[in-house]
Amino acid sequence: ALAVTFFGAANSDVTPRNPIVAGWYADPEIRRFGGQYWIYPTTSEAPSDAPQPNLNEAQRRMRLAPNIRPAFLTQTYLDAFSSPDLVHWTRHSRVLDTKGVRWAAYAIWAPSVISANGRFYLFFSANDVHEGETGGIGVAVASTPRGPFHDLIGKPLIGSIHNGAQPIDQFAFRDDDGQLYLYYGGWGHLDVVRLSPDLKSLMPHSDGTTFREITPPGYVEGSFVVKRRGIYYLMWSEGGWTGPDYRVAYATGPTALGPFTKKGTILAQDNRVARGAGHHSVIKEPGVDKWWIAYHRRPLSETKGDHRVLAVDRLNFSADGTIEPVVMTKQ
Ligand code: FUB
Repeated sequence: ALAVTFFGAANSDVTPRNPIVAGWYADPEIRRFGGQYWIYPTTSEAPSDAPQPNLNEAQRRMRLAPNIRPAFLTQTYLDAFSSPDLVHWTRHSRVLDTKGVRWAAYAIWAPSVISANGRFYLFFSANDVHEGETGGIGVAVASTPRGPFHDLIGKPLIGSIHNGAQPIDQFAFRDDDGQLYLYYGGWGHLDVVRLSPDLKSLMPHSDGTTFREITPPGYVEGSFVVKRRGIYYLMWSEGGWTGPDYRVAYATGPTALGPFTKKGTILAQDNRVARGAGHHSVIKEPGVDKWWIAYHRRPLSETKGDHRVLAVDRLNFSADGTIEPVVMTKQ
């Protein structure tokens, strides 16, 4: 049931309707900006009746024939969604498009958005880069959370591989002292870097290193961090992203950089609801200790890897600070 929203506080008495929006989307990052919830996902597969992007540049870079069009080549833009209550969502089309990022051609993945300096910064990965190729993690900026976001520095912020971490799945986090961190990494490695105050460059950690590896056991990709009652919760995806066993695990630690101690799994497939549940994010309702998890999952009827939908469910902390397993719901 939905009741009234007032003074910018979301109503606690809501039941999200999963999937929350129509269409194939993945890797949702949930935020609150200006009294609204915002979700920034990967466009997992565009609708068949959507305007087809020009894939010439992507096919040239991937050395693919014109008739070869894997879905990741068509991931050339990002939509966003806003909601006052986690139930009713408004689509904002193409908040970022490769047309506005000279070096990016395909595989725009896993946006992470943070407000700073009176503006909104969207971190994204592009081109599914391997060593020696152009691509990696970029940053774009806009004056509103609905964009349009424009490339900030004209090149990737992280354009090569450090500590074995694939430069994807970035997450921007502001610590209590104001320091901004970017967690990122696929291929089973998690790095964390410090961002400069203008978000245009990286700054060394106190030990002089720039790329610090903090990979927890079982880590695959898709990290996220929240702080609650003095404890930092590091969460991530495990398993294979196209498989049913994709899941979310977490660890806790005393600082944003750890050391982190693994605690367990909080989100996994439910054969009555969906499979492949992972790449999540977390948000707290304003004014109350009530938390929600946004994630993608594959409907039981779907086997194709990119057929992922967005869901929001409750995330509950026990009295001892551990996180209870998420109960997936559907409409
Ligand atoms: O959506 C593309 C990729 O799939 C993401 O980067 C991974 O986290 C996985 O969800």
